[in-house]
Amino acid sequence: MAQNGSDAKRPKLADELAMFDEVFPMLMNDLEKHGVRDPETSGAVAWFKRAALYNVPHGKKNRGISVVQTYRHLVEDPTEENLKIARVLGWGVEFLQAYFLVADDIMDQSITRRGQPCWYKQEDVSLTAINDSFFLESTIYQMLKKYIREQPYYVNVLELFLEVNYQTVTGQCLDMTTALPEGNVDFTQFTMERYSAIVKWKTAFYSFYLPVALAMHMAGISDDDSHSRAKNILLQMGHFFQVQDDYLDCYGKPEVIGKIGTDIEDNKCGWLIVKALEIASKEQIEILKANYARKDELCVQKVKAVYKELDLEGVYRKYEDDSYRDLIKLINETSGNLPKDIFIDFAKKIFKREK
Ligand code: DMA
Ligand code: MG
Ligand code: MG
Ligand code: MG
Repeated sequence: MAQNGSDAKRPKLADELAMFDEVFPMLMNDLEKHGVRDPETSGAVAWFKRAALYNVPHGKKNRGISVVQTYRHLVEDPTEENLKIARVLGWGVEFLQAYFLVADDIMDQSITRRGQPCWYKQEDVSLTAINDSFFLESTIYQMLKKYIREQPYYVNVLELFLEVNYQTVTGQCLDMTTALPEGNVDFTQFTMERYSAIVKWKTAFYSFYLPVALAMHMAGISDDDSHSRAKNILLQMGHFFQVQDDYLDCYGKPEVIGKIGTDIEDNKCGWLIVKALEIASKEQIEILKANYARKDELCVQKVKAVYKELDLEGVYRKYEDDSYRDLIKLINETSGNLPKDIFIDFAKKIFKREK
């Protein structure tokens, strides 16, 4: 089954990214055709184009690129035509991500994203951003229809996007409902178990399983055993990735991560607070209770001071090293017939990341 594309023929990441970026204007062009077909909608189409240009192409594109890189690991000598399809599917993941981020920033009341004001923060956008988020989602299905309708894997890919969409919406619901409104602190809900559930559903499926699973379907690998092996590894990677995201929310530099952290103010059940609650003294927990979930810089500083007393940065560093080791072990033991490099490449992209 799975063949291993040879290393020598594989482009460098920068070149892969450049080829990936080259596909985006074609997708914008497709969008414009809607305005030509139905001229009375041209105002909406122009608006959507602006929303897409603002929200889709400026991220790290790890997820999108991973579709292409996984495909190369699975297929020897891929045709240009199939590489183009892999890139379109990669952009599908990037549109999905943009759609969730536009909504997530409204829900989390964030200020910046990818180094610019969040889309809903643009003065003439505001809550129109909700509809723009739906637009970004609908674009995925337009792209699939246009580029892969004739392919044998069309239904698998369609169902996968729909399933992952449902999973992510579920995760966002767990995330939001575990975070009570401002000033209401109930730490009894903030367990590692609840945390694991939130991050599995809100992040791991769409960020890690989806890109790899898309490439697998394209390569004709659609059996349950291969998919459950891949999923098991990728969900563990996704958990680790969201722990990093939570760590960076507090300790990342906004000019590097492109966003300003809001987890403490937003009463989020994030990794840092869950860890803190595991190791803090009674007195420290009282300070956390009095200051968590308040949109007040002084309160945020008091929470961070307790984190510092607990050396959460050190706890995190150890966790990062341990989980990387565990992940490599899991890859080595459970990949089955799938090329291990699919997972190792993905893991290397995120380990020790600073943004
Ligand atoms: C984001 O979780 C999850 C989705 C589905 C967008 P988050 O709110 O921690 O992400 P960020 O830190 O990027 O706002
Ligand atoms: Mg957020
Ligand atoms: Mg969020
Ligand atoms: Mg975050």
